[in-house]
Amino acid sequence: MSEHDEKIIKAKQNIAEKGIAEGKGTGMFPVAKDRLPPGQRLVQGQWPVLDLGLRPDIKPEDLSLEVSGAAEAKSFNWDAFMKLPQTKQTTDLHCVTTWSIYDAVVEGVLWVDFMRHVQPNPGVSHVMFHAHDGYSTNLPINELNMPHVMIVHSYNGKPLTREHGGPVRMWVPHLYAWKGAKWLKGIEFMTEDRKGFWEVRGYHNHGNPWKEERYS
Ligand SMILES: Nc1nc2c(c(=O)[nH]1)N[C@H]1C(S)=C(S)[C@@H](COP(=O)(O)O)O[C@H]1N2
Ligand SMILES: [Mo]
Repeated sequence: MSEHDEKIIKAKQNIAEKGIAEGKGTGMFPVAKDRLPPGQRLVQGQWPVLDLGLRPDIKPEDLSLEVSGAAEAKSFNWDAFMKLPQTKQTTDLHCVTTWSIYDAVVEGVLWVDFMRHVQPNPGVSHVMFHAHDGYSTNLPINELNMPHVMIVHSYNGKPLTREHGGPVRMWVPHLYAWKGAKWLKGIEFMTEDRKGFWEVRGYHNHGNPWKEERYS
């Protein structure tokens, strides 16, 4: 048996025992039994584009990331955002329309690092992410406090393109891709849940791809 096989076996045992494994892919997600969630197909060599078709043209120098709602109001311009601790990670991404990509290398600020620089009020339970095209999506705080949730500005070593939501977008790879707002404009802390753009239109409120939480 090769060293590689042993690694895979160890990772799988880890998943079986603890529900968590080391390394990238499957291992990152506590809920993952298989790397490709049910009903998904892997696309290789490309990253499909999906949005409302508006694709706002935001220059980094125009970035003004607003923290609002049940938190101390705050704004991050490009320089302030880039001064936050930067992390590069490799994750997969799964879209509810059934495409998945593997090994996306994204770089930006971990949610947990970002949270060291904002002050939410007591009782905050959810966050609404607002985008420059009018899009929004809601997430519970506990789904954000995970090590692979990030505000990203680069993909595969290059600045995030306009079509993929540059200069900065949310990256929530353990949930369906609609939970990651492109052209991120605002982060609104909330003390109760409220539905975002697709969630009010029948998409599942939670969106776990391994449970196929596609539509509600
Ligand atoms: N601002 C904004 N963010 C968005 C969307 C959108 O329409 N506007 N679409 C979502 C959906 S449904 C998906 S599948 C992913 C697609 O991201 P991609 O185009 O970079 O693949 O972006 C999500 N984030
Ligand atoms: Mo989507």
